[in-house]
Amino acid sequence: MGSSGQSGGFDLSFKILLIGDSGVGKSSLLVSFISSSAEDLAPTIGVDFKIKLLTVGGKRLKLTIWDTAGQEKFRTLTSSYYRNVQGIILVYDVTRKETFANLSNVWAKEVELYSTSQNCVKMLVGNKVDKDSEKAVSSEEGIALAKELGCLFLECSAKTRENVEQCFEKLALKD
Ligand SMILES: Nc1nc2c(ncn2[C@@H]2O[C@H](COP(=O)(O)OP(=O)(O)O)[C@@H](O)[C@H]2O)c(=O)[nH]1
Ligand SMILES: [Mg+2]
Repeated sequence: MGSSGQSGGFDLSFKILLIGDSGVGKSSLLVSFISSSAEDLAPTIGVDFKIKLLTVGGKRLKLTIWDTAGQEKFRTLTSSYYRNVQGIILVYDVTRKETFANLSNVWAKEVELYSTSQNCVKMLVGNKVDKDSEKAVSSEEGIALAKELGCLFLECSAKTRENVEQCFEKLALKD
C-alpha cells in the first residue's frame, strides 16, 4: 500500500477489483460511483480502470478501481488481474439467483486461488435493489454468504445510487 503524505497528494492508495457474472452491474456501479450521476447506464462499456480521490475520516484516499471489459463472460480473468489487490467487490444481481450462486461456485474460488495479498478486504454486494418486486435473493441469504466468505456486505443500486459510495468507502475504511 502506497503512502505519500505530500500536500496535494494522498495518504493511502488502494487497488480495488470488481468481479461477478456478466450483467450484474459492475460497470454501472463504477460509472455511478465515479460520475456521481445515475444517467447513461449502458451495458458493458469496456473500461479498464478508473481513479477516484476521496476523503474519508480525514484521510485522503486514492482508489484505483478495476472493471472487467466483458471477459468475465468467458471466465478468463487471469491471475495478473488479481495482483497487488487490497479490495475485492464481489457483485451479484439481487433479481438473478444464479449470479448469487456463481459467487460461491466460481468467483470466490477464483479469489481464493489468485488473490495473494494477506490483508485483502472483500465485500459482497447485491446490486439492483431498485427492482424490489423482482428480488430473488433475500438480504438474509446475502448476509449469510458474506459471513461464510468472510466478506463485508451491502445491497445497493447503481441506478438510484443508493449505497453506491458506501460500497467503496466501507471497503477502503476497513483496510
Ligand atoms: N434496474 C437496474 N439496472 C441496473 C443496475 N445496475 C446495472 N443495471 C443494468 O444492468 C445491465 C448490465 O449492467 P453492466 O454494468 O453492463 O453489468 P456488468 O456486465 O456487470 O458490467 C445494464 O443494462 C444496466 O443498465 C441497477 O442498479 N438497477
Ligand atoms: Mg461490465
